[in-house]
Amino acid sequence: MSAEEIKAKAEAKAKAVDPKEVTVDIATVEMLKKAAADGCETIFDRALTMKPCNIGEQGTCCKNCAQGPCRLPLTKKQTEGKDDRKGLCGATPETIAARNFARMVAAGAAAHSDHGRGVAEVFLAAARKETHDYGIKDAEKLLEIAPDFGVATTIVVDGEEKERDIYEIAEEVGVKALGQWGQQDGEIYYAKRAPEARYELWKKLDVIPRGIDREIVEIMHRTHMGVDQDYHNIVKQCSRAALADGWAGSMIATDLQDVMFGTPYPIQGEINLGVLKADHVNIIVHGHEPLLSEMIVVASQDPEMLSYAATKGAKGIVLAGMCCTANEILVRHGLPIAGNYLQQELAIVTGAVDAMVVDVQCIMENLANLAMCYHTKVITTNPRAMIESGDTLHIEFDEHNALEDAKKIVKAAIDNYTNRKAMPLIPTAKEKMVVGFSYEAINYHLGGTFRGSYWPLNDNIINGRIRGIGGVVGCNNARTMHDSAHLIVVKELLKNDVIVLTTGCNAMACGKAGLLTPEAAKVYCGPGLAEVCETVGIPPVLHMGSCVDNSRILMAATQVVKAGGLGKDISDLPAAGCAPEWMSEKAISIGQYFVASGVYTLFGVTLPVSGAPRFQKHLFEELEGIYGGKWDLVEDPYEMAHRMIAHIDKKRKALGLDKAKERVLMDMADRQKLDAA
Ligand code: MSK
Repeated sequence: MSAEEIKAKAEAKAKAVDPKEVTVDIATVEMLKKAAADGCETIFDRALTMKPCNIGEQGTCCKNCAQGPCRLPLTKKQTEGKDDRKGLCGATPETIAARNFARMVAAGAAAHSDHGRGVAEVFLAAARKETHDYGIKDAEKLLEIAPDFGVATTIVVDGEEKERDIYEIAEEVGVKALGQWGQQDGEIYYAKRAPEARYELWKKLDVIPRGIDREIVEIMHRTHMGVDQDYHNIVKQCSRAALADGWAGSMIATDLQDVMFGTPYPIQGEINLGVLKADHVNIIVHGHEPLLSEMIVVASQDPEMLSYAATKGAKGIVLAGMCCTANEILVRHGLPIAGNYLQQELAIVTGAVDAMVVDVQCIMENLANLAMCYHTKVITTNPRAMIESGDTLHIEFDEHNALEDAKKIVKAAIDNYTNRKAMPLIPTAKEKMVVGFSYEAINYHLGGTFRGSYWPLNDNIINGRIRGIGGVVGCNNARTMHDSAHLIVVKELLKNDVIVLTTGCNAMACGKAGLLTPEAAKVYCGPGLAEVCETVGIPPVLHMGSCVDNSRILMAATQVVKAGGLGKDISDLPAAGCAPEWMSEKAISIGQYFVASGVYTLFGVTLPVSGAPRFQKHLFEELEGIYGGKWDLVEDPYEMAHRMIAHIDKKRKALGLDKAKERVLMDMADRQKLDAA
């Protein structure tokens, strides 16, 4: 071997991924070893060789006009002396970082809300019976949400009050819901769902969204060269657009999906790559929109499709989910999850996936290249999301012909079963879990059918058995160890009697680690929380769905406020939220709507604000004085959990709950007394 070859080999080895250093998940370790043995590259390899840009990471690179990019890194010179950094137009680091941050909010809010718009369009088509494949599954939820849109559920005929036809109500709700995107003035309907004190604060601050699209477009205008040059004012518009996401685009998506496909209630499921089966056709649905996955569920269980699979020698069809689509089909059908964001390539590496069916968001372009190393067909389905790389198949999914299109997709997967190149290698790792805790399900579980209420939760927070509530959500990020920070934060919270609400890839990390079972309470929780979970029979980590379903967390927080005894606003609650491994722009929009809703919100890994100290101070400190919620960045997950706990304790103290109290039976008058305190 020549000296150059030895050097090249040493360099390659030095850059090779050590699976145990990049993930805590054993199935991922196994598949990373297989990928290396197969000579296939994954995101874990690319993260080793490509490092983030130092200036972009600080948020201070401006490329909003052709005189730049203007790069304004914060160096020792500015921190120790005068900070006179300016772009060509004079833009300060604060203006630049705030504009970049705002554009992330806009992109994130647009992604969630465009998903919501698609749902509203199909909902309206279903209400008008223009499509036969979708209908109304949860009429009760429709009747609950209709008044929020000002839609009457009854009608007076000949002096007698009668129930209106459910499809007539649905049509009116659909028209009004869809109108929220193009609305120019006034307020989004759901702003009034927030606790009264929060609604009044938003009104005073003039941040109630007028319409969804309008607020997103306005961010793009304000961040154009030479428009809004005051970071305070830019952040104010971030709040409007983010609230339009959380309390409109995402919340409408969640609600209408529930009406069409069913509101989630606790159900068992399984998770990790071990859910795939070597002798079955394996189809993975990956992305976000249940409009597609719900129909693939139906098609994959169709007797005609199962017989067709048998003709190819397969024993059946496994339909598993990936990323947030996985959460959608899991919480409604108990269908298995193959993995979270950083496992998407590794599912293909098993050699067992006959089709990876994708729609929108969180889909890595490299899936298409990787699929060429194996036999997997990557099937794109959405006209908004095509892949140029590799050899993908596009089968457009038309909601008016949904089931037929879904069958075409399933058939393409079955046809590919016989093209497998080698014996698949499927990890054995998989875990059982109990999921599907919509805020309605939590209500039912705590209070029962006849007395559904959040009061038992409040009662246990007041008596100190439960210290507080932690929302732990968000993605995986290849810049940090896969699932590690998620699990450290959650376990630390549980140990300290903090009940956890989860969505997205965090929910999946928790599932893989066995935290989504009622039995986990005894193993991981402090004595108070363990006692409550064991008595009620719930897991200590409540899986609430996908990332649009963070709106369910907003509603759960609102229900807690309304149940009484814990203050008048979300910002009074002993609660905090975090995204320990975030990566997508949607996370920034989610973070901003939680902050503007009054929640202390911590992000891990990085935040592109460090190059603009005054802007960072505004997000990390000053916003608390305005909204009662603020941003924070903490890389160490133990520290993150303990800052959340310290905040929870601060709120307990403000409510006079800093000492554990004996359980007392309270009536409404007692609760009102607490609220007035
Ligand atoms: S966003 S939570 S990477 S799926 Fe739903 Fe994507 Fe996971 Fe973030």
